[in-house]
Amino acid sequence: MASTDRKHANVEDEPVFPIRRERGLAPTYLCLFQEFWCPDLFIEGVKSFQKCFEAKDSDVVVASFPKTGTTWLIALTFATVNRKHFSAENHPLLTSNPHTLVSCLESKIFFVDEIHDPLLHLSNMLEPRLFSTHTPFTALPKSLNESNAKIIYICRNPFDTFLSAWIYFNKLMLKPLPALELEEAFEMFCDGRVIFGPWWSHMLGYWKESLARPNKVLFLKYEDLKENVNFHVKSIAEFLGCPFTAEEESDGDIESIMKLCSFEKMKDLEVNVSGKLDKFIDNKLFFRKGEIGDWVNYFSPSMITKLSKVIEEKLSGSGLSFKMYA
Ligand code: PAP
Repeated sequence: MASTDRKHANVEDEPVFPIRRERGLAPTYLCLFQEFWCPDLFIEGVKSFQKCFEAKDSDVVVASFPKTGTTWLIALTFATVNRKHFSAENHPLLTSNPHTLVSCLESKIFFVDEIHDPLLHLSNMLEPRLFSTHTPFTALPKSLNESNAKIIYICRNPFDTFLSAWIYFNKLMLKPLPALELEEAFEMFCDGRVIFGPWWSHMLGYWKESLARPNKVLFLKYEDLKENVNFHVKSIAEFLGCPFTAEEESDGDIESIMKLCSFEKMKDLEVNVSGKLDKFIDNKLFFRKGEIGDWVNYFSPSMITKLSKVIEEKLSGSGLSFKMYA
């Protein structure tokens, strides 16, 4: 299984085709690639990201394990970084899904198709460039690691992460894969056989780097963000070198960003009610409940015992822990 001390990706070393292709908690087959479970659809995208991405010192990358708060963090980061450019009444987040404004490196920008040229896309972007990624820390391109680009990572308690993933991926399942039963999906999650998993390696990779290089990686948890969004929006701005001025604070600029990006606001926007991402994913699927602890409505006592054990086994001693309830 994936180790967190593997050094950064060297695409040339990889076998021509990955060794294992299996069913996991994902809407496509998963391949064990560079020690993580990569969706088969995105392997070429990950390779191309690793090989061709030239980071700029001003780049900002929002990294996450899937279903842990990516959409929310992308929105908050976009609104914070671009706060001088847009007014609250005329903001792009009112008419575009956050994933349209901040593209995913492996599944969008470097996704291998005949339609777009990733390098042209990148060269046309204004700075600071904002991206998202689900790629594990150890598989990020060297250029990202070695530049002064900043990474903001979010994760979430594994109970809610699992539940959110199970519900979401069953709605996106690509034919001919059938939907996964709760128990079957749960076993896969506990084994780490989940999209971009194992989840513990993913979280620990970024966690350790955030401890070693706090100016490089800002590590956030969904539960902490829920508890105090104001504090975290401020820390995001400070981390990115664009702290809120006293005047901005007294003008209520942080509160405006929090409101604009809140679950309640985003969920009801027309674009998120009826729009689609890349003509394929209904935007409404990114906004389900947005709560901590919904897992209690789905987990049996044996599931609670099992996942608690996995968490203890995989994370103990790391200093990483989670709040499971609101
Ligand atoms: P992704 O990996 O597909 O981008 P991601 O955004 O990381 O998904 O996670 C989706 C979860 O964040 C959903 O959780 P749930 O299934 O438990 O409800 C979604 O509801 C929640 N979410 C999306 N936007 C927000 C928001 N603005 N505030 C709080 N939670 C949010």
